[in-house]
Amino acid sequence: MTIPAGLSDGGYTVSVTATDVAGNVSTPKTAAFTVDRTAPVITSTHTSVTYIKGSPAAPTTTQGWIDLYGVTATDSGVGVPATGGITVDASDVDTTTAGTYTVGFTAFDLAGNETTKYDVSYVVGFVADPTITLGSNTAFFELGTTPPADDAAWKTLFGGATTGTSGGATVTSVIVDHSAVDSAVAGSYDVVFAVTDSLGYTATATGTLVVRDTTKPVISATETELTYTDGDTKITTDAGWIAAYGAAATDSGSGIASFNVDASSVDYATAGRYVVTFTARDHAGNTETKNVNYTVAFAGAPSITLGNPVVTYEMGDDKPSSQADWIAAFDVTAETAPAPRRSRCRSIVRLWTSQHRLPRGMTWCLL
Ligand SMILES: [Ca+2]
Ligand SMILES: [Ca+2]
Repeated sequence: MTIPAGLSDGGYTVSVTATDVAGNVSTPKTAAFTVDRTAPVITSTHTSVTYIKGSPAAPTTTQGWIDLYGVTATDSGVGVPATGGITVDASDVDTTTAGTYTVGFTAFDLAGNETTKYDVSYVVGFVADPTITLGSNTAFFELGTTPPADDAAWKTLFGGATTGTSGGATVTSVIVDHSAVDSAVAGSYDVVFAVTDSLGYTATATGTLVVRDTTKPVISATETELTYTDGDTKITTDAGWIAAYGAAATDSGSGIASFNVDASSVDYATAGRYVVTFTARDHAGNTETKNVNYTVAFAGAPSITLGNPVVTYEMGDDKPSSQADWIAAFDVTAETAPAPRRSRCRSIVRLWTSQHRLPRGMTWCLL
């Protein structure tokens, strides 16, 4: 039976009778049929689904896609097959590359009417986290110096920060968090480098910044050579030596912990040139020394003794005729304070007599 083309969708009953040549009419036979020329209608609860980190993986079956979007096909006519009435084309989806892909659903009814493709969007919004690696996980920073001025300098301090992305994402920023660092206090601090990609995902690398003081103190002195002579005040304390030489110790790092003087070699009883050592130590244990010279030029007044205080001459004897003779006659010895550190003229002797004044300027140098 051919269904008339103009017959609209719906249910019908056809009645058939047969009439013979004698005009006898049969009992009618009836049959019901449905006209359905209309495709089903597809609806969905979602028209776009975005895959993000932590989402279920992309479906691998038709039912999985149907469930993901809540796809339903309804048909006002003969209906959609209970199974297999909806097909899906997800061949466009590439889960290894970020992007927006089209997934198409098609439904047909039992009469074979097929819908046009019903498109939804599948957004691949995550492939893998970005990565960041530091050139060195530990960096050192000298206490008291100026911290890096910007993120680029911090990266350089840690030997650079290498970033990586996946799925076509790009790096949008690398931020350095150095807020934990106190550059004025020695210690170890975390510095966090955070990379963010164009998909909005972030990864971090944490480096350790060691703030330390490896720099020696600096010792200055306004004098490096001083001489002690008769009448000078002897220096006996660290403060006295420091003041005498105008010495000072500074440290740009942990600061001066101690500033001491070693003048133990100085012997005021013995003329000579001595070394005085200043030693400065910072709070990190770095030490610096500076030597200055101290000359003891007066170790006591010279002394003179006469072995023969009284010399008797017989009338007519010749008087001594030379310095040596006079000295010998009176058995004269003269000494100054000891000065063993160098060979020098140890004593100058001028002889005077009450009766025989010798010419001025005649001297003896006893070696
Ligand atoms: Ca239909
Ligand atoms: Ca220092």
